[in-house]
Amino acid sequence: MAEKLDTGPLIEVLQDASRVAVLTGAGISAESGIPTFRGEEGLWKKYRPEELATPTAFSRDPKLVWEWYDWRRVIFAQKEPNPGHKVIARWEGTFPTVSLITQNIDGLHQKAGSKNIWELHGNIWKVRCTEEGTITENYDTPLKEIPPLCPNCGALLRPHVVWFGESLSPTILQKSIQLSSECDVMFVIGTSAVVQPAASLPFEASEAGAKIVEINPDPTPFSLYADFSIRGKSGEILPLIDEELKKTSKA
Ligand code: BJW
Repeated sequence: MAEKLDTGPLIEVLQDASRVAVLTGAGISAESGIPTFRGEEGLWKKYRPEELATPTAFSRDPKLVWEWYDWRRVIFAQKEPNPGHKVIARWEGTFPTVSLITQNIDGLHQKAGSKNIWELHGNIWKVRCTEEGTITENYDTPLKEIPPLCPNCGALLRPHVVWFGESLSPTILQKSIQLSSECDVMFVIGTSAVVQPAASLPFEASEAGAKIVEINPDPTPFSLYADFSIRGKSGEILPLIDEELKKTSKA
């Protein structure tokens, strides 16, 4: 599929683009070996979100929830950015503005070199005190104690991620809405586009006049509305687009 892609019309759009927004989901990290949530191989086939990714689950059994996050942290720590992450990072030097809005918590965009990142669902390498609300980085794999406790006050620490039923950071959400409504082009990459409010950002962009480019091996509820719906793996499609861009004035 990837090698037959006709990127001509998309490249024309990208040549004129000044503000590019990129919305990513778990699919961008799939080729790095990190499981997605939905689909045949997805985490939610083996684990129940309500037992692991809700505040109620954490109150009921913080040890169980932390064991799951510890397991994922150990996996994530061994993974490296793939060509998809790298192209997005490189584009910060290609387009005047590239804003990366990610639902991912794995930190691979940062590892690839992206700087202008808005993490909608938090970051697995940060922990938050359930009493004081203080957020600190923690890269221990495995964790030294489960559940981990706040070194300052002894209260439970929790993963600094957004669970179902929790509000996203208002600052990050507002900024993401603004970036979506002000961009010329939005790439929507590797997301099933079903989890709100992230799933509404491409609609914000589209309604404000941006061209939307979806990259995903499978169709999503957003595919019908995308200006370019490219079926394929982002680790293959993004380098192809980048190669075509390099042949134009956008180096
Ligand atoms: C590839 C690929 C390759 C594979 N290349 N692509 C009813 C209606 C509407 C909304 C709600 C509702 N009931 C409840 C809600 C709200 C809820 C929600 O949206 N639920 C829906 C599921 C219905 N949202 C929330 O609760 C949010 N908070 C909120 O809205 O607050 C206000 C409120 C509360 C309560 C009620 C109403 C309002 C918070 C959402 C937090 C999501 N948290 C998680 C876990 C984060 C921490 C962790 O990782 O442990 O975030 S859930 C999980 O889903 C994770 C992801 O970021 C998120 C999105 O998943 P994503 O990234 O799209 O991954 P997948 O697996 O779904 O898709 C992968 C895609 O990649 C697929 O399409 C593949 O085809 C593709 N792919 N290989 C490119 N190589």
